Amino acid sequence: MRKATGTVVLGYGVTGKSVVQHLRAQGIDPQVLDTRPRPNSPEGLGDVEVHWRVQKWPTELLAAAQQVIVSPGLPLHHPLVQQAKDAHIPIYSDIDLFMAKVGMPVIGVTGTNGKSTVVSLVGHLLQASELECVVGGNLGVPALQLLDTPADIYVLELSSFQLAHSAHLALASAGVLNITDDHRDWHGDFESYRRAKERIYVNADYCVGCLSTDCDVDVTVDVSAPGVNRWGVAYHEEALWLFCDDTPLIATSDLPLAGRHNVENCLWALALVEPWIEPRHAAQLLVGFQGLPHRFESLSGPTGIRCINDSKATNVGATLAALEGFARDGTLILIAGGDSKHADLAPLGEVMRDRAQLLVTLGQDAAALNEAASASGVLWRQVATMEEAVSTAFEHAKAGDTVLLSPACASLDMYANFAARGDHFKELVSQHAKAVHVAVSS
Ligand code: UMA
Ligand code: ADP
Repeated sequence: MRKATGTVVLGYGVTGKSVVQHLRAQGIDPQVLDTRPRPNSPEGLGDVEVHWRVQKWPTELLAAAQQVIVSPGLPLHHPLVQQAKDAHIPIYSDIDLFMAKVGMPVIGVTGTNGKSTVVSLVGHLLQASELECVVGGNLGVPALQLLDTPADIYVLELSSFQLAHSAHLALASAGVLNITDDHRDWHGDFESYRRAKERIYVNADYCVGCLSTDCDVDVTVDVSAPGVNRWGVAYHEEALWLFCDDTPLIATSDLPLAGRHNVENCLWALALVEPWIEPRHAAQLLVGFQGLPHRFESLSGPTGIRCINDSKATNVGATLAALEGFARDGTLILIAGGDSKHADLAPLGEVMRDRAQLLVTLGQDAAALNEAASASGVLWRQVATMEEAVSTAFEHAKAGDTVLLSPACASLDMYANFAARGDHFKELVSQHAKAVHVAVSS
């Protein structure tokens, strides 16, 4: 295949690889630039020649380039992206290529928190109603790879990075679940982050929004009584139920996931699939959903102590949601810390004061968490490792208490990713549970 210098792919990670494969299938062999050093293991590189460690466009490539497909990890302000912009070369994302090719309805979900849970719920509902559907995007399987599987509907988790780079979205159903502080390192400021997320509504057929949105949406979702919002939560037969307008759909106690934020996530999933599944029927289909690991995941801890792995809480909003689901009786020990991504951790102080009897901190930004805790009179202990964090938590916990890992920070200062952090926590909880079991039985 002849190298076509007209198309250039920036970044050769999971997305870049899927883009190259897609373009090659159409007879285009693009040039590929990546700022990172060549990986030691040649696995996955195939016969693709990548220009590694590129910090600046080679002059002849820039002169010949006609379109650039950029990976989500490279921000708009990155010199490689900026140079292409300055040279007026059209910039697209893998999502643009996907939308141009797919030819079937696509449901898109973004938001600071809850994306993976909601797209998985949406996928579950569609499959349970016997529609062929595939789910991917930021969730893990890159969008273009989903095209290998024929389906009636595609469901994409879309990050603010992907949305900021996308030019041609026309989703069949689209939602921004919530927007709270995150990814300042990529977007520069909160306003740019918010604008990127709201691009999901551009040319969408059916727009679902949160109550506080300024965007022009078709329906809104909120965990309050339906009224202004179409989808909500209200009392029915002396229990809390999900509602669509004035129709009660399902009692919150029958939902498959714990936590107040998951009540909201279930409402979102029902609202997003409404063009395809009748609400009362969809509500019944929710019941069989199995939650995702590392998102408010219940574990069996040492006798009488409830343990929750919420390692995917990589920002303040997610940890606030976890804490707000607990009663105000202070029987909670929170383990938190890691890389805060320059976020303001202070909003955690007040909620921790009401809900947590102890905060155990670790990782790069532990000191900022300690400060937030001290400012609100919350007791804290800083430790160096997850082993110490779990031991400290169990030293203080008694039967009936909860030990919650909800870090409010990214994991990358100590782990490969949030899943590795969550798995380590789970392993340590399981070791403590076994040790207690042995001590009790002997
Ligand atoms: N990078 C460089 N130089 C390059 C290209 C990338 O340094 O030339 C760095 C990026 O800054 C980033 C890392 O390499 O730190 C990966 O970037 P990438 O664009 O190559 O990412 P992919 O491997 O293609 O994975 C991306 C998403 N990652 C990011 O947006 C950072 C994955 O989401 C997603 O699953 C995958 O595409 C398939 O769609 C991960 C993620 O962390 C889970 N997403 C963020 C989040 O959820 O908060 C947005
Ligand atoms: P995302 O894909 O947006 O990161 P996940 O479903 O993986 O979302 O959840 C990430 C974190 O956010 C988890 O800690 C989870 O408990 C929390 N979370 C899930 N839904 C919500 C919500 N609606 N509001 C706030 N936090 C949430």
